[in-house]
Parts: sequence; C-alpha cells; structure tokens
Amino acid sequence: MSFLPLAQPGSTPLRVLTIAGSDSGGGAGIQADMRTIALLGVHACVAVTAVTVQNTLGVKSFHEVPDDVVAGQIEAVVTDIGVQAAKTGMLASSSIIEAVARTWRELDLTVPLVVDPVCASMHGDPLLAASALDSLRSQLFPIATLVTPNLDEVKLLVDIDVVDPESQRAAAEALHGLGPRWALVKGGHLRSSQRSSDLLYDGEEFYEFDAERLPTGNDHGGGDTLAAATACALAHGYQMPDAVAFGKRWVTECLRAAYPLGGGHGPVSPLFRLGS
Ligand code: PXL
Repeated sequence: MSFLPLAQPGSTPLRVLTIAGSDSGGGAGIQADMRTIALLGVHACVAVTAVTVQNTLGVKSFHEVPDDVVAGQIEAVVTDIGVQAAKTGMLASSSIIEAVARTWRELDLTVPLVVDPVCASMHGDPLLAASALDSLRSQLFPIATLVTPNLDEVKLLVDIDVVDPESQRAAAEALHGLGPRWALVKGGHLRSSQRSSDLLYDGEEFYEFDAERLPTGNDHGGGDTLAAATACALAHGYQMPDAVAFGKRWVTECLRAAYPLGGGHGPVSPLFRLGS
C-alpha cells in the first residue's frame, strides 16, 4: 500500500491528538493510536482519560483521570503545539465526555474530530459507564466530524441490529441523525460475512469500503487503529471518503501483521511498516 507523505527529518511533522485510555498490554487505546500515528510519520499528542489494568486476557479494572486534568491536557497541547486532527477512544464517564466537549467548544477547535465511541473491550469488559451513552450522543456526536462505531456500539447507541446491508444503511442514517458530519458503520463484526464491509454516510450519499475478512484471533486494537489512521489522513487534508479508505487499507495490513501475545488476543500490528 502507499503511505502518507513524510516530513523531512528535523522538520516539524503534522500532529494528531488522541484523547483515550491507556492499555497496559500495549495493544489498544493510546498505545495502539501512538503506534499507528508514529508509523505514519505524524507526531502524536495525548490526553489520557483513564488507566486500564489489563493484559491480553481482559481488563481487570480502570482508574479514571479527573476531568479537569483531561481538559487541561487538551488545552495545553492545542494552545502550544497545535494539532491538525484529533480522535477520541475510551472516555470512561459522562463527566469526561462533557469535559472534552466543553473544552473543544471553548477553544473553538475546528480541526477534524474522529469519535470512536468505545463502550467495551473485545472481551465485553465495560470501558464506558452505561449512563454515559446519553452524553456521548448529545455532547460529543454533534461536534464530531466522523463517528466510527462497531456493531455492538451501534446497537447501544441507536438500538439497531445490523444484520444485512439494509440494516447497516438504517444504522448509518440513525447515527448521522445524532449530529456528526459523517457516520461510519463498521461491518467487521458481522461474523456471517466473508467480507469486512464498512458503510460511510454524510446525510446524502453512501460510500462502501470493502476488504477481505482476515481470520485472526489477534485483532485487539483494530478499531483504534482504523480511527487513528483515518485521523492522520484527515490531518493531511484528505477528503473523508479518501481518509476512510486509507484507514481501512492500513488496518487491513495491520490485521495481516497481527501477532500472538500472552494467553489471549494479540494486537493488530503497524510494525509491518518498518519492513523486514
Ligand atoms: O479497542 C478499544 C479499546 C480502547 N481503549 C482501551 C482499551 C480498548 C479495548 O480493550 O482497553 C484503553
């Protein structure tokens, strides 16, 4: 695949801010975002929202960062370093979601914001309070440039079971109705399908992104990686359909390069970018 243009060594690269939780296992969350952002030649800035205690077998617990500290990290980064795009991952609670949305508005940020509405780990461990879904819908979605739920998150957010292309379109329309500029319904968890087909919608047109389904049990961090790569492409000024197409190609290669780790699910891996 072709990658994004790189800055000359010694010159300041583009910056992407990730607002997300830490995964002690290094496969998802902030660590996944930073691996992808760095390997795409972009500088990653970070606002940590929560510290999870986890390995490849699951999330044992997590500790939330106080919301004024989350807001402070965002402000510190954008007022000095400046970013060309941002993404959110695990936000843990409604007070953190509200702090992120408030800070975004107060700072009058206009760069693309990719919202990956992380609700649970692949093992089903909750990463967002159930009571926070309303804040996600009412505070964050209206300022999002793109939302990227998987099928479980679609069910929680708009109560639609995506089982076929028609229900996938209905879900994209319902999500778009919550206010984001673009909604992407990821079909990767549709186990019945041989293909992984994602559907993007802007209120007018549907765009389909199709890839082969790669049979790997090592797909930890896949959603984070797609959203982070898409944010990098947006930082480079790509139009949304091209940015999503790039993110999808990137995560497909990261799935191909995924490796076993520990006793559970290993991570998708952007390390293929280093060559062999
Ligand atoms: O992949 C979703 C995700 C995001 N952020 C953190 C996670 C996970 C999944 O486990 O742990 C911190």
